[in-house]
Amino acid sequence: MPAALFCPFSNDSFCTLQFSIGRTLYAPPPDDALTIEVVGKRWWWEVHYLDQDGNRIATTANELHVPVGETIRLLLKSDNVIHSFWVPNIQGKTDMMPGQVNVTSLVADEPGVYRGQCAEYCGAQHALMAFLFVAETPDEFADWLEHQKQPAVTLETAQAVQGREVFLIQDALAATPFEEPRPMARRGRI
Ligand SMILES: [Cu+2]
Repeated sequence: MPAALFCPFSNDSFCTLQFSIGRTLYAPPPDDALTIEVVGKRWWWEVHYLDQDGNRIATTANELHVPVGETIRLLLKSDNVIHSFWVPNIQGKTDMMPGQVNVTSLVADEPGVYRGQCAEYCGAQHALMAFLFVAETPDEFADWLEHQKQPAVTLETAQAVQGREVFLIQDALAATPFEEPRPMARRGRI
C-alpha cells in the first residue's frame, strides 16, 4: 500500500513510500515500449495495439495480452463516462476520463491469465465490465498479435449481421462527444 508522507531527506514536501511489496511505483516506459490504448466503453473494453508511429495495428474486445517482463505503456481513455482500469494482481487502479488520456505503465512478471475489472461505478452494467489480462512469453505474444492483425471473420448469417448493427448502434448511443483527448496525468504501477 503506497502512502504519501513528509520526507526529511528530500527537498520535496512529500515523498512516496511503498510498504508492503517493494515494487517501483512508476517506471517510465522506454520510447520503443509496446503501447496499448484501452478505451472504456459502456460496458466493455476496446483494446488497440499501436505500432511505433501510433497507428492501430490490431483491436480486441474485453481481452488484453502482454508479453511478460516488458514495460508496457497504456493510454487509458473513455468516450462516455468515467471508468477505472484495474488488474488487481498486476497494477493499481487508474481512472479513464472522458476528454483526456491517462498514461501509465505496467509490467507483468509472471505468465498467467488475470481478471481485470472496471473499478469506477459507471452505470447499470458496471459489475459485468470485466476483461481478461493475459501475460504470456514474448514468442507467444508475438504469435498472438500476428494472428490478431488478420481481417475479422465474415459474418455469414442475417442474424449475425443484425447483431453487429444492434451492437454498433448501442455503442454509438452510449458514447458522448468530447473534445480531442489530450495527454494528462501519469499514474504508477503498484
Ligand atoms: Cu464501471
